[in-house]
Amino acid sequence: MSNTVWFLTGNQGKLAEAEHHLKQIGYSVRQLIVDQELVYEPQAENLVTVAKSKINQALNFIPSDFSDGDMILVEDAGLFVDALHGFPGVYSSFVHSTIGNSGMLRLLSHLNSADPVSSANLRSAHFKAIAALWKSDEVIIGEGICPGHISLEAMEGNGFGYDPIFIPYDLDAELNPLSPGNYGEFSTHGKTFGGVDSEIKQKFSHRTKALIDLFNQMPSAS
Ligand code: ITT
Repeated sequence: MSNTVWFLTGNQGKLAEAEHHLKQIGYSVRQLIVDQELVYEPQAENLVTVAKSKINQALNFIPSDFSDGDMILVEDAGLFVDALHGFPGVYSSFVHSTIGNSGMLRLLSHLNSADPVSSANLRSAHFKAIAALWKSDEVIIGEGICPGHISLEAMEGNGFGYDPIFIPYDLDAELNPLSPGNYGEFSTHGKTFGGVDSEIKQKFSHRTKALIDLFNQMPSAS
């Protein structure tokens, strides 16, 4: 049985995180490299529609060294800010490449309190990832959510995209998120994903959760 997963993505951060997780469960990941100009991201109202469209497009770019039984992975993620009614959501890519993290911080600058718990509640947000895996004409979908809040300022260093402005909620020992003000077994200690190393982000990550959900549905995993 093949254990090769071809990941259609132009985002090296997403590729590295998927590789990290899938290697641990016995899959090898190869990037399905396609000229990004040729990959169309539909402006759909939900991430599942976007992910399914990317799978259909990927099938037009099967590489010559693709073997029988190989799989194709796509994944679509977004940042959803409660005070902005879920914005940027499905517009996350566009918003990040236009106003960027500093623009997002400006949009939320009026939501601030001297009490850190109130601030976290006012600035609550979550990342959501939808991963879709194609295997022998079947498509399996996995979903992962990471709740937290938008920081008051950017903390650069590691990660990519919105990582410098996103602080995840602490997790209990079973990896369930806790509400603000509760200290859990796993914590970034108030740091954003940009301020912690990637091993720590993986514990909280929407991407890891979506991949776990997806690979749990694989027949061989049951
Ligand atoms: P693809 O080529 O795989 O489509 P993309 O960069 O367009 O890569 P998405 O549409 O999935 O990725 O992501 C939308 C935006 O959200 C984009 O700006 C990403 O950088 C950002 N993003 C996605 N996952 C993230 C994460 O784990 N941490 C921070 N930002 C993230």
